[in-house]
Amino acid sequence: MAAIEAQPFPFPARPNELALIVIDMQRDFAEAGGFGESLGNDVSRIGKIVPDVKRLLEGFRAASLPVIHTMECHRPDLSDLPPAKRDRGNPTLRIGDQGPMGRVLIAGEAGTSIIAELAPVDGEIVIEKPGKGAFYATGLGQALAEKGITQLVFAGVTTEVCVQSTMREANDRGFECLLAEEATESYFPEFKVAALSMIRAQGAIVGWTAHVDDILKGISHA
Ligand code: TIU
Repeated sequence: MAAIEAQPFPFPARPNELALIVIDMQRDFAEAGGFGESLGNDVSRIGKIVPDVKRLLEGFRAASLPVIHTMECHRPDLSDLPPAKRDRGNPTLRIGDQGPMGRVLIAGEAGTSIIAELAPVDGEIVIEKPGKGAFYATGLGQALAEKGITQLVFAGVTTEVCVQSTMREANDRGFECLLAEEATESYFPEFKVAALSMIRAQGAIVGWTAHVDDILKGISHA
């Protein structure tokens, strides 16, 4: 695989060690009545990236490269929900409360599920995570080690919260991380711009960023 055109310089992709990780493309962050809206956000921004996330998913599937999906969610008994997380802010619906799409951010509920167009297919890894970062209190690190993955292409939401947290966790664990620019979104446009900048600053201190087309071009030779 040729290096993928990226910022701040080309991403040195290794086809046998590369996977796509799609962060938290769940109804709760994208649809009215979900967790994202309960925090006071305009959730319409999130749905707009679905076609680009889907293009990435289809490209990785066509290239037979591994795909991982994450879901931010908690156990029905809330035993993995610290009070500090449940009580934060002043949302109209707190995690675990009954909402129009079921209990908010609880495993197995309708609102917690991944948007239908982006649903995992057989053989793809799905990680349920109680934190913003996907390595904390999950089997992600072990799953990646078992597959020999050392490089991750990131998509999903939100750019500066769960995506950036997970990129930082991955970076500290020795993974090389590439964020797909059109396949990630924030509720705050200025935060997306800032997150992309801070990730690739200082010689890719957290990771690289690239356009979906350039990633697809790179992996098509895998
Ligand atoms: N997945 C994720 O980013 N969870 C959040 O709560 N994000 C917000 O921006 N609120």
